[in-house]
Amino acid sequence: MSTTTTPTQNPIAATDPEIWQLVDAESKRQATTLEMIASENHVSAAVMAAMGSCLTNKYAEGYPGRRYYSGTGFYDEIEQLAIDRACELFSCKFANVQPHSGANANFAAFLALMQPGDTFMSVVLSEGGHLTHGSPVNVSGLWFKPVHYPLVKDESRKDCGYIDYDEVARLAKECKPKIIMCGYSAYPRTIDFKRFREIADSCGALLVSDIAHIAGLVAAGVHPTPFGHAHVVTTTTHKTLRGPRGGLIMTNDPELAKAINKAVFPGCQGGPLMHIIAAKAVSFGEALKPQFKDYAKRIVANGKALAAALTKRGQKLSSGGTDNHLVLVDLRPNFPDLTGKQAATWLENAGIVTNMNTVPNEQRSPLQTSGVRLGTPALTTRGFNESHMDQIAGWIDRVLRSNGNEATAKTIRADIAALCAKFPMPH
Ligand code: DSN
Repeated sequence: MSTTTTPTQNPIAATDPEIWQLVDAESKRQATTLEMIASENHVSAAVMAAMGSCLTNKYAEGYPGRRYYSGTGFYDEIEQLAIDRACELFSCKFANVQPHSGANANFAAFLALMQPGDTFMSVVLSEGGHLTHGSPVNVSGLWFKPVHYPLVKDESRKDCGYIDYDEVARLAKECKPKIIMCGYSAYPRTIDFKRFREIADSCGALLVSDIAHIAGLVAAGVHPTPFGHAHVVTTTTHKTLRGPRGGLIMTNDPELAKAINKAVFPGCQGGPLMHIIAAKAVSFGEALKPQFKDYAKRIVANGKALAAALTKRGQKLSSGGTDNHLVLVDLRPNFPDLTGKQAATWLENAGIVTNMNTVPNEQRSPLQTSGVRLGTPALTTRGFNESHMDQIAGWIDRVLRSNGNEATAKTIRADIAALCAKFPMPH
C-alpha cells in the first residue's frame, strides 16, 4: 500500500472508511519506521496489484489442465508460468506453487514423506528452528516425533552458535530419522547442505531443506543452493524472495513431486489462492532479473555491516556475526535484566521494528526471551546501504543503553522519520 494513495483514490476509503483509516495508518507506519524484522519485506507495486486483482474471485481446485471447475483456462496459464519461473529461478525440475504459507508447505512435505509417528530431525524452535519443525503445539510435533540436533554451545569454540554437524551425524545414526530438516528462522550462518546430505545418506533419511529465510539469497546465488543435496526444498515466498505471503515446495525427483502434489491438494488444501499464485509469478519474474542479484548481494553486505557496527559498539551477537540477512543480538552479557520483549518495545518506540527472539541456551520463556532478531531485507529494498547500517546500529545501541528513556526514543524516532522520508517505499 503506497502512502501516495489518497483516500479518495482508494475504493476501501469510499466503502469502508473505518478499515481504510487503519490501512492508511499502517501504510504511514511502514513508511516512517525502519522495518528490521528479518522475515519481512516490502513488495513491488506489481506484486501488490496481482494480489488485489480479479483472480481472487475464482475457484481453481486441481492443477493446470486438471481442474474441477470451468472457466480456469487463464488460471492454468498463470499457474504454469509461476511453476516454470520457480523452476528457472532455483534450477530445479518440479515446483508446487499452491501452499498458502510456509507452514502449509512444511506440513504438505511431511504428509508426502512420512507416516504419523515417524521420526525426523530438526533444530528446536528456541535455538532458531521453526514452529513447524516439531514444536509440541504444532502438527509436526503432535503427529510426528522430532529429535532436535543442537548448535555448538561451548563459548571457547570458534564455531559457537553454529550447527553442531558432528552431533547431527551422531544423532542421525542413533535415531534413524525418516527426514532430516535443515533451514531455520533465526540462524545467521551459511548452511552446509553437502554435509547434511552426507549425513542423510549415512542413515537412509531424506533431506528436506526449509529455505524460507534465505530463498532470495539462494535464488540470487549469494547463499549456496540446497539443490543437488536436498530431496525436497520448502520455502515461503515473502521474505528475502520479496513476493506475496505464501509457500512453495520444490524437488528434482518425479516420484516425490507426485507425492507432494497429492499432499498439497487434496491432502491439506482446497482451492488455491490464484491471486497470490499470480503475485508469486510476478515476484519470481522480478527475481529472475539481474537487478535482483544485486539486491540480494546488498542484503548480505548490509547484514555484515550491521553486525560489524553492533559488535564495534560492544553488543554481543549469537555466533559472533552473520553470513546472511539476519543478526541475533544476545542481550545477556550487556543487559542481564533486560528481556527481548522489553528491548523490542523500546526499539519500536524509537521507530526500529524488530522482534524478540530466543537465543541459544535460552533460560527465559519464548514470551520474554533474551535476544532481539534483526534483518536487512526490507531496509535494503528501500535503498539503505552499509553507511546507514552504522547509523542504525548506533541508534539501536543508544536505545538499549538508554534503559528505555522516552526522550531518547523520541529524538531517535524523529531522526528516523527524517531519514525514511529520503527512502520512499517501492511503488
Ligand atoms: N514467522 C517467521 C519468522 O519470523 O521467521 C517464520 O515463519
